[in-house]
Amino acid sequence: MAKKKPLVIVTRKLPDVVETRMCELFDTRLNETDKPMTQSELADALRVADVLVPTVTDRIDAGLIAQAGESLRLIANFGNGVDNIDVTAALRRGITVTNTPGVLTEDTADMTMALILAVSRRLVEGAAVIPGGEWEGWSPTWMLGRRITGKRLGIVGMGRIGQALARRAAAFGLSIHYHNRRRVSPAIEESLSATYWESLDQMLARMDIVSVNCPHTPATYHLLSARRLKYLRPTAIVVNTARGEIIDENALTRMLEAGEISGAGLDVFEHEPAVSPKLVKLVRAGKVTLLPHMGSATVEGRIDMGEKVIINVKTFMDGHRPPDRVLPSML
Ligand code: 8YV
Repeated sequence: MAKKKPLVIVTRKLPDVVETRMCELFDTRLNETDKPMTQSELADALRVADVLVPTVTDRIDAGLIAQAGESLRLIANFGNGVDNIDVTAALRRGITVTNTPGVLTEDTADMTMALILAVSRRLVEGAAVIPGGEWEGWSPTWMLGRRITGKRLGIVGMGRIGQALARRAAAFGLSIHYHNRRRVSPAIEESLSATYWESLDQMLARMDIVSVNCPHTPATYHLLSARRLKYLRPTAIVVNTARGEIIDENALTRMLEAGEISGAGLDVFEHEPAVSPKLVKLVRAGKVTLLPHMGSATVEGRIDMGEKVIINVKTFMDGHRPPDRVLPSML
């Protein structure tokens, strides 16, 4: 008799090819509407599923995990960051957690570079001029941005995405500086011509551009706190494609309003999808560029993420250790 296929519940709409393959391999329950599930719908799913495939928009906290049924053995996150899941609570209940690292590195680094350019060279403001019918012709002193070549970029978090950003930024003539929990190997430092700063405070005080590229964990919550943001120079810009919670968003907003820093490019927010009206107002003032969490949003990236999820589920269900298992020690 054929082995019973595991019940895999997917919380959001995934690319068609991914869903088709999942349906071939598993007893898969899809979310055709793509409407995010409520906490009570998630609890119902956890009660019956063998595997849950959530995304960043699902909060799988300890309370929810406590309601999981006996059959739930794997939470295979469709995403790299696992700050939406209480990994420790899951492991305590014998539930394995996996993620999708590596496949969104280049796309996220591209978007970070795009934000650095957008804020420095006023791309969003400029692109609105012609459709707005406001262009009266070239002027030597109009729409001036800031040159990025020769400036200093401080990368907070020199993991895969930080390093991919460093490679791009070096090609644009930026000098590379970084702060990381652990200093990277001399070989990596050398290949990126990157300068390590043990003190984040000291690095912030000397950078022209600061990019946040670390994961959101209890240790990085408000890493760029009100106190730390004060170290930034008035000409500095801040870019965040990691997680909103890493920056004290209210403090950042206040400093932008007061002209204590020059600009910001944000793809992520502290209370997504809510964005503070004060930040939105700063878009109109030409000080910030805001994107709706698009860092990894490419067709290729989403398919690759789906493939990673499938490999993790399949490997686990075949009785092996899934390649992208997440352990609390990694957080
Ligand atoms: C994903 C992300 O789109 O993978 C991550 O950590 O932040 C995003 O780029 C999202 O998490 C999908 O769940």
